Amino acid sequence: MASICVLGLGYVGLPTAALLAAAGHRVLGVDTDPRVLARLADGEPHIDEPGLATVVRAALQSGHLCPAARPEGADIFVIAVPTPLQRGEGLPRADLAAVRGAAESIVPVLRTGNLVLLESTSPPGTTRDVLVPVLERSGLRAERDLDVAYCPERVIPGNILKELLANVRIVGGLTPRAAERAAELYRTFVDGEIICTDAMTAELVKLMENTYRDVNIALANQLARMAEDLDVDAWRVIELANRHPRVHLHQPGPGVGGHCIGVDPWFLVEKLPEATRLLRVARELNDGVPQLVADWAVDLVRDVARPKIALLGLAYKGDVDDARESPAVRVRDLLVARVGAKVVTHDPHVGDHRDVAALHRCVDGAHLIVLLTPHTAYQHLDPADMAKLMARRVILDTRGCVNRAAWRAAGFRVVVLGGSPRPR
Ligand code: SAJ
Repeated sequence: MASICVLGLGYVGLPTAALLAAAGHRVLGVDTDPRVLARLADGEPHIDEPGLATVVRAALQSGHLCPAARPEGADIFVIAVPTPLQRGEGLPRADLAAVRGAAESIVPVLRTGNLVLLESTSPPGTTRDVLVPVLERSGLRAERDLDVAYCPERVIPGNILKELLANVRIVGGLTPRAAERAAELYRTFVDGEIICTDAMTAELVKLMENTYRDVNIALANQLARMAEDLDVDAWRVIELANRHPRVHLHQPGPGVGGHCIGVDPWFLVEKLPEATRLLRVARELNDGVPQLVADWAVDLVRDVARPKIALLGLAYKGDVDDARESPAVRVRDLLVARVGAKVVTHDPHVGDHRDVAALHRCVDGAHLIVLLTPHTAYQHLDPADMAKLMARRVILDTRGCVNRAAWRAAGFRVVVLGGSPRPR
């Protein structure tokens, strides 16, 4: 069993640290945010993720996981810090400050024979051109004295623990030896297959997975626009087309949220501006949907003097508590910016007003519901209950997830993104 220092205790680093500890390693979990450390000192994770609290509590109680503000010497270092998008003038770029910071923080404690793994999503070449030069400030040489590898996380929020154990893991070594050592470590807690490759290939694999999804979601959103113009139901088209053995159309929606799918394609555009035209078009298409939803909502209350619009859902996707980079938040902000409408939000997973009373307050007296996040709780809403509260019975379903017949039976006009003619 190894001594391991995990840098960054976020959505990926914390579950990874806890699972490494459960596998018997001695893990120092380092985070620069005192709030994260304070929660862990109380024995609790700061993240709401199924099953996480149990493994984190066990890891802390066993003494195998120790939270710390600073790294110490170890056999292995795992860097799992955020790589957000830097938006400014020109095209968005990866902000690698946290990767550099984490690497700098281990320079003083690096020793010959250490294995350093980068898990953060990064532009191609980051391991070799950004991480290694910082590590070499220790006086050690990457290929001779250290083993360095890029091992992307590939887990989906909402199912992180299961996917950390079960997913196929790609490990990209700067050298074959580094890849083999990384594989050896992941084998101690991953059940899925572990495949060795080089670092640049692993970086590109990670980015292409999310780009594949972004481009496919753009295609689904484009289909939704076509269907609205043709007065055809895109959701039915998808269902039927997906009966073809080689077709897997994605789902339209109010846009793409989260920290990965709307972000990662830019890491490729940044490096390869000429060879990424399709990626840019897909990004623009997906980024344009919140405006379309906001315009549609405004159109549906056009004839009301002081309309109230109830937005259901703030999280970026169903059954998660994460509202950062959420298209629902963008729709809210766009609607709030319009004068004259009262915009009220509810989310059973986000914020302080999660209960049924809050939902009722949100919908009470509303002229329109806009369903933005397909939380399970919303799929079980009783339309008859909602009908009693509302000033006018209209719902705009941007996720194609409500039972249209049931809502119609309760007296609602049901408008579905991709399934109803779009106003012009
Ligand atoms: N969405 C659609 N239509 C779809 C699928 C998703 O509009 O058909 C929207 C969602 O509502 C959400 C956004 O896209 O707003 C992204 O959600 P997601 O569930 O597709 O992905 P993330 O961001 O939660 O997690 C992704 C995953 N990548 C892939 O599935 C290829 C995950 O495995 C990665 O680990 C994660 O990004 C990451 O960290 O990179």
